[in-house]
Parts: sequence; C-alpha cells; structure tokens
Amino acid sequence: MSDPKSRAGTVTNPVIPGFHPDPSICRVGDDYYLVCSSFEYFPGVPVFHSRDLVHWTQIGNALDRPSQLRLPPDMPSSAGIYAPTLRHHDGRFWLIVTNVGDDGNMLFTATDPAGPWSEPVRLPGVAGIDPDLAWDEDGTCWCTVAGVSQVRIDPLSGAALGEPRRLWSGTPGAQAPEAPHLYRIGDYWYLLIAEGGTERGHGVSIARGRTPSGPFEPCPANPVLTHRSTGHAIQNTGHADLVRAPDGSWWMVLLGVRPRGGTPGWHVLGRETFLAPVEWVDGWPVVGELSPDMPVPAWPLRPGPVPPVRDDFDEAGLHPRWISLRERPERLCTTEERSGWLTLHAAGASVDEPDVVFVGRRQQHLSCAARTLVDPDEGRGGLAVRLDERHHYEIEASGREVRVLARVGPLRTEVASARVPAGPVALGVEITPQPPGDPRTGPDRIAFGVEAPDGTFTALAMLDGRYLSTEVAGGFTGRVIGMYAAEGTVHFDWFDYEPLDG
Ligand code: 6LW
Repeated sequence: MSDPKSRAGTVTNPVIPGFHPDPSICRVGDDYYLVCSSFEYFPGVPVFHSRDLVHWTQIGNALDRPSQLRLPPDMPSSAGIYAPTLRHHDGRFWLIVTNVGDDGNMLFTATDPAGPWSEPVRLPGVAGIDPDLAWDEDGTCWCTVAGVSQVRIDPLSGAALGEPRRLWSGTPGAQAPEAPHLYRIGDYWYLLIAEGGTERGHGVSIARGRTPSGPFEPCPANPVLTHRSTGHAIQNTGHADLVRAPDGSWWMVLLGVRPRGGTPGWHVLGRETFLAPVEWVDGWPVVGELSPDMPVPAWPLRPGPVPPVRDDFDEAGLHPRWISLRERPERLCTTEERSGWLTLHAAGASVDEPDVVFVGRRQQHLSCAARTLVDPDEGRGGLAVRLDERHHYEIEASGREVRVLARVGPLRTEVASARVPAGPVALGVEITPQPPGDPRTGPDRIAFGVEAPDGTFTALAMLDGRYLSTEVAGGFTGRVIGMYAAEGTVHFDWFDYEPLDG
C-alpha cells in the first residue's frame, strides 16, 4: 500500500468540527455514516453522511423522540447520551448507546440512517459504557463495553446470553480502558480501545486474537496513536473507530481537542472528530500523521471556506443542527406560531436553569460570529454561549433594555447594559482567538453587542473565553451558541452563524 505521505490532496482536520466526540463510523457501498455522543442535548446522537470521509453533512439525529430519549431535568450536564456504536449488518443499521443516569444501554435499528430509528431495545444485562456490537460468522452478536468486558446478546430482544467476561484491561498502568470496537480483519479479530482517560493522556491501543472473545495479544507498538506529552496542536487524541474505503485503504476517525492560549491550554469547542490514515504492517495498524493539513489519497480534498449559514425559520421543522436542553416540546418551541419566526415560551427563568428553553448549535470554529434578530416585546430572552448551566455568557433583551450577563461557577454578574430603540433588536457575539501573550493568556475573547440595521456591530462587553472552556468547567461537552427565552414569549426572525477562520 502507498505511503500516506506521498498521497495527493489534503484534509482540513477536524473533519467534523465542534463538540462531536466519540465518533463511530460505518460504510455501506460508497456511503459513510458517522454518529457522535450528545449528552444532555435533545435531539440526541447526530448522524452524518459522507462520500469521501472529509466532507460530512448532518442528515439527522437518531434519537429525536421523547420515547427514545429521556433526559430528566435533574440529570446533570455531561450525563445523558455517551459513546454510540454504529454498524450495518443484515440489511439494516444498528446503533447501540448508553443513556447515563437513565435508561442505561439501548439499541436502535433503522433502514435509513437519516431516520426514523426504532423505539429503544433496552439491555438491562449489559452494564458499562461505550457498548460495541460485532457479529461473527455464525451470527452470534457480541456486545463489548468499557473495562473491557464482553457478553453475547440477542440484539432483537436485548437479552444478555450468559455472564460478562473480562477481555483485556489495556496497557498495564494506563487508566480507563474504554471505547472498545471489535472487528474481523483478515485472519484476526481486532479489539481497538482508548486508554489513558479522555484528557491529555488519551490514546488508542489495539490487541488481536483468533476469536471474537480472545484471548487477545496486545500490539507491541501500543499506543498506536497518542499525542500525550507532545506539543502537538491537536491533543487528547483517542476514542477511535476504523473503516475500510472501497479502494481498500483504511482510515481512523477519532476525537481530539484544540487547546489554545497559554498554559495549561484551554479547549472551548469540546472534543471534535478527526480523520487519520491507517496502514497495516505485519498485521498491525500504523496510524499516519494527524495534522491540521493531512495528506490523503485520491480525492481533491481540501474543503473550501465554510460559508455563513442563515436560518430564517421560514420552514416548519428545524434543521438537525439545532439542539435543545433535555427536551424540545412543541408548545414551548415552534415555528408555527408566528410565520417566519422561531417562537420560544419561557420555562426556566435563566440560562442557569436546567429547563431553560434554549435552541442552539455547536460553535464549530475557533473564530466565528453569530447574530439573531430578537423581538422581546412579550418577554425576555436572547443569545447565549453555553458550556453548561454554571458556565455561560449571554446578551438578552427585554423591552428597550439589552444586558450582557456572565455566569462562571457560583458567580453571576451583569457585565453591561444599554438602551435600544423599541422593536426587534439584532443581538450578536463575536469570538476571536487571543494573540499569543504571556503564559496566562486565555484561548479567546467573546464580544457581545448589538448590530444596527446598517450592519455596524457595537460591542457592549468583551469577556475572557477561558471560563467557557472544558479545562475550567469540566465535563464532556463543548460550547453551544443559541437562542433562549427566560420570561414570557420571545420571537427570533433569523440566526446567522459565520465562521471567520475557514
Ligand atoms: C466516553 C468515553 C470517553 O464514554 O469519554 O473519550 C466518555 N472517551 O469513551 C464520554 O464521551
């Protein structure tokens, strides 16, 4: 097989930017499908499609009905939906995932990965996160979970057929063997795992055996991928899945983060999905260079600059990129009430509340801007940059007043306020990476302000982005930018998202 370094074209990594962790991938013919974790957001499990592994389009969310996804208000942020596995077997798609803190492991099927997906099949006999599905030649279905242990299951009923068995604990001394995926490749069964924890020590290791349940022999070169202890611009690399292209080449999708600023570095977009080439040498995978501009084969692959996206809310449904907190009841969030507008009716009285009515999209670029035209005549609401209930900044309008608010841990403060003319007001946020400074320089700056009808943006406040980073807030998610109502009824005419760093 060719040397990846000599392959033509480049990929701009991450291939799916923004909070899209724990990627799992499968291919059917020329089509690739990929899913990610979604935690406390509804709908859950975003589903992407690609023909070249580089350009991905979101085609739906697998769990888009309350009967499939229960995220109660007392479920904390960063609980909920963890680490799906997506496979195609016997003419249909299979998705297995954990709802941490509620239903545990659940299995869904679909003939079209864009949906609809089935009602959940629960797996009470399968304990552990990061479930994987693999079928052997005689049709036996093996479910392997973090730890790493395995049990045979009946995927139609969800019944465990036997007791779980420990398979492999990963590299001695490495914490958290997790994210197992089991594959039949050539003469071996390969068990791919993540280890070292999902922080800076993260890595990918592999073992192989002659049967799906082992015994497994670890790869002498483990970890086959890690950026731990390096100055690489992409860190926390791990939680991977493998796929073979129609031309026989092999690829790995994985999560990684892009810490920025001084020390210790702050990442603000959550864990993103990256692509790396894989070669097989002596029956073991060798993972190629993972860089922001990575060489890849065959395809002319550098995606162009990402255009600004406007949502006009002129159609009945919302694009699958829009996510809400824990649920999205139509009586509180609708495009039907005022034609051409998104109408939100308040429940929770601020973005601090787990039941705040919020509709947002992931921040996907280190530098970007968002704007929305808000009519606050009947209520109070605005535009928020959210990491979780305890870490968010927002600009909100009520009557003729606009206020910028910041919540960081236990502290909540009003940062700025201004009077605006009566009627709808365009609220905006601009996010700009910080130029290098001293070791304490934060990752970025977040400016909130209002936009005049002629497009002039007047900043009211400039906030340090580090407080909306995973290193400060903790957890597994990333920033989401969106609209909310905190009192009464608030209408939004449009929402613009503009990448400023391509
Ligand atoms: C996931 C685990 C992990 O279940 O983080 O990075 C957890 N890997 O495998 C949450 O995404």
